[in-house]
Amino acid sequence: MAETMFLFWGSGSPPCWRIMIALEEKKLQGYEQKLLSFEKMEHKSSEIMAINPRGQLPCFRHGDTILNESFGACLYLENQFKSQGTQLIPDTGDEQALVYQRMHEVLTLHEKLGTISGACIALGPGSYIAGKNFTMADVMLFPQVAFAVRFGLSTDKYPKLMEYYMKVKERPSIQASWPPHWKESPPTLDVLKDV
Ligand SMILES: N[C@@H](CCC(=O)N[C@@H](CS)C(=O)NCC(=O)O)C(=O)O
Repeated sequence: MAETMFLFWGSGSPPCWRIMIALEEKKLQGYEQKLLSFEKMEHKSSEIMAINPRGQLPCFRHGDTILNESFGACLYLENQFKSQGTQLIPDTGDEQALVYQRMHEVLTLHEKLGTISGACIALGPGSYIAGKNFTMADVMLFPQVAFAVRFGLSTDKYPKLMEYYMKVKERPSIQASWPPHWKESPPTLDVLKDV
C-alpha cells in the first residue's frame, strides 16, 4: 500500500515531519519520497507548483489523491488505515474531543510560538499532550516543539515541555523521521532564546 504513496518534503519542516511521523506510526514505511531543498528553492519548481500552486511542502500523494496540508494528510492516513499501527484518534467521545482540541491548539502555536507555555500547561507528569497515550495531537505537536528547541528555546524555563520532548524524541517513529540535516549540523541560530 505504501508503494502507492509519494511525499515531497523538506528537512526540518514541522508540517513535513508530521506526515512522516504519521506514516511511521501507521506502519506505512516504504513510501516513495523526495527530499527537496528550501535553500535551492526547489519547493517553487514546476514539479511542485503543478501539484501545489502555493509552492509549499509537504506535498503528499496517495494514488490519485493529493493532499498538501499536513493536518489533512495525517487525518486521511488515520482514517484510511484505522486498524493499522498506532491508533492516533481514540474512539470514545471525551478522548477524541481532547485530541482534536489539542491538535488545533498546535495551529495557534505555529502562528505564535510565544504561546508555547500553553502546551506546558496541558502536559501532566509523564503524559502525552492529550492524556496517557501517544495520539494525533502529539504527531502535530512534537515537530513544533523540536523545532523550537533547535532554534534555541530556553529549555530551563519549560521543564515539563522538556520532559515531554526528551520522552517523545525516543519514539521509533520520531527517530526514523528525524530531519537529516539536523543530524549532520549543530544548531546555528538561537532566535527563540528569550521566548
Ligand atoms: N499549512 C501547511 C503549511 C506548509 C508550510 O508552511 N510549509 C513551509 C515549510 S515549513 C513552506 O513550504 N514554506 C515555503 C514557502 O511558503 O514558500 C501544512 O500544514 O502543511
